[in-house]
Amino acid sequence: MVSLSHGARDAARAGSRWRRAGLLCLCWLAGLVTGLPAMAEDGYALWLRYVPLDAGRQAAYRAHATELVVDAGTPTGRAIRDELQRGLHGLLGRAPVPAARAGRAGAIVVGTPATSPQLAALRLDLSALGEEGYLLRSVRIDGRPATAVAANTELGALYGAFHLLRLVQTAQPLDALDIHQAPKTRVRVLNHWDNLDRYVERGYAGESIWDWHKLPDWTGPRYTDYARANASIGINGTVLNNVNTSAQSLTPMYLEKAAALAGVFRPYGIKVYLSARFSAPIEIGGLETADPLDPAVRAWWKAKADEVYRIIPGFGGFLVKANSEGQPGPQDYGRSHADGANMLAEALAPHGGIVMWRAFVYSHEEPDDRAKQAYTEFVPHDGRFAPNVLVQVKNGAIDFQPREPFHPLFGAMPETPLMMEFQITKEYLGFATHLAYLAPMYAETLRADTHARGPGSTVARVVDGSLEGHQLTGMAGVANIGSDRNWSGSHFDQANWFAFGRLAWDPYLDPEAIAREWVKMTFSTDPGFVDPVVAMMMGSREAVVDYMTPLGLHHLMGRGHHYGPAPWVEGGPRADWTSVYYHRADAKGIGFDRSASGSNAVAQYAPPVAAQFGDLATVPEEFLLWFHHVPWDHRMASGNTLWDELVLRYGRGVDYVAGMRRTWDGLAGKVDPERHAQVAAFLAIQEKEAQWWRDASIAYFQTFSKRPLPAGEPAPPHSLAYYQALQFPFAPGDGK
Ligand code: GCW
Repeated sequence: MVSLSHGARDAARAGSRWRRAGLLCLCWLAGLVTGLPAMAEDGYALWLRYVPLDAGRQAAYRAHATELVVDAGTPTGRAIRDELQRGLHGLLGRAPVPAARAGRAGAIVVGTPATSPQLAALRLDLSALGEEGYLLRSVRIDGRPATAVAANTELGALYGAFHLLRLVQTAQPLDALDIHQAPKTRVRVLNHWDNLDRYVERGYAGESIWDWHKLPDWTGPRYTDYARANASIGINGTVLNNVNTSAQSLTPMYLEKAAALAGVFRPYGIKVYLSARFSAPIEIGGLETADPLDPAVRAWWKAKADEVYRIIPGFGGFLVKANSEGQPGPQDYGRSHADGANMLAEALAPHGGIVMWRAFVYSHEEPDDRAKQAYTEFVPHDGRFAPNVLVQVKNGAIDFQPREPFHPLFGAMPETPLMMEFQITKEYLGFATHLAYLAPMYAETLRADTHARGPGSTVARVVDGSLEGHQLTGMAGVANIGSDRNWSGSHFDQANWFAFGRLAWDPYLDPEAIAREWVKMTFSTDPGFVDPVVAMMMGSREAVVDYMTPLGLHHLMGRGHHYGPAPWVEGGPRADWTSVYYHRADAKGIGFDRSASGSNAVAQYAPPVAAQFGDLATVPEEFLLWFHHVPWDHRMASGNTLWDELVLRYGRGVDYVAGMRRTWDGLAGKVDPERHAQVAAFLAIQEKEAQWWRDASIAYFQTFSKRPLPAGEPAPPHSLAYYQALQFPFAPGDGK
């Protein structure tokens, strides 16, 4: 190591200070010349960058943003005013003039008929907008053109204001607006798997943004920015703490801290929820049992709910992981999930709160296929849950794999509102360094047809309540947010947060359109940038499927931390935490037989779906090895044998990543150097790791197939033993 004397080190530091100062000056000058922001692009601003448009566009939009009329007498009204001022000032170089009434052509009038006499006079039909919807309309006020952003509530108006900004950010015309929007689900929440010591389970973006130690006294600006970002995409709730939770979160000290956050979020329409530990009555209540049918336990929860609402007005409710992966629950007392959920529901009901009861349950004492267990446990209780309970179901029956068929619970519990749980953090899709745009994965599940009530009974229709006429509906996303400057651990992971919010608002949106919006808002509206980047994003999740778990393989990652390939994992505390349990490779073939000849998990789907998945001749190839144990020489649609196809798919995934690198390298001049450099570096990591997944997986599976690689496919550069020996004791995000 080179050692510097103190004097030399100081001189070096001073030198680098000057260099830095020079660089800053240069950036500032460059900013003046190019109109680009002089600030370093570190990703903090997310999709709310509000950087100046080109002069031509600015002039056109300014004509629609001369005055801003909004009643800023309430916190939400102030949020609307501040966001529009800030956004339009940034984008157009000039903020609209605040006015009490629209008096000039080009005014923007925002509010409700109750807050704005001018909006009331327009007699707009707001009847279909509900409490959160809005209308954006080009109108005339006193004969002058204006833009109305009207809603039944201030929150609706706030959402409308963000929509208006989005139109400007994505270069849409404002001349003839007539946009009606209302969310299709009611509860649109992030689930933070954040512990009280700021460790984030499956978090790859640094420590938790909740600085519990400094709360409630210090609520830094980041919390407001969090609320702005979420409100801008329609998210209206946040569960602050991990589902693997400590009962401490429900003590008065921590409730006060949560209340401080709730106070920051309230103007933005974001309710605070907490994960509740089922055994809290024992741990912090001093009771001897947490039996949901015990009167003392019920009384304890009632009193706790009263206390929570006293401390956190407008609290949303509880999220519960019970009798799953070692968490306590009603089954510890011989009671059912419905008994447990209903006890909490009863305590929350007088306050208008809800329970989100997770269906992610499986038990190692149960020898049945893990994919079947949630259905087996929950379906018998359909119709037994209290009206303020949502059962929260992961998109697939195993666990957030790169690809899973839709969860068989969707469509199978008509009497119970089921909410969707997607994972935004990429526990199984390469952590923060792999570029994988997840909206196509979310949409694939939402568009899947359960056939519960005949063709067209899509998962989206289960989730939005339209299939069975449920009013209480929702979608949860396991957050990918941490204290990293760019929030999500990588620039492109911001897109997954954005897309989740947009799809929770409207599960029918097109993933490509969402990507297009996000790219324009986050990077640039230059079509020479937008088109290739959107194209690259759209195929990125399929590439992960290819290089990690093609053709329906699943759960083959490193034990515990879930980093990297480890299809050889076997033994240990439970079979369903091993890889061999899932791939079942042997001399004959590979895959989990879930057809009638195997675990018969297919029978949990409606008959047409069961028939399709259960038959080797009709199962979609992407689910082939999910549902069938297939001979190595099975003929695939391509004409290849299964073994050859498997190897080629791995390679296809690696090639896609190489292609993304080339695309991105070619865009260097079209994006700021800071973000370009980080994305480029991460793509290089992704390519290296994709190659590793391919090589390790092929080396391992070839010991079963005993077949040569297809012509031209390179042999893995290392022995299987080499890959098996790799250890990652400090990989981030592991469960604790
Ligand atoms: O995906 C798995 C994770 C666990 C997680 C669990 C769950 C919070 O590996 O870390 O625990 O699912 O969803 O409860």
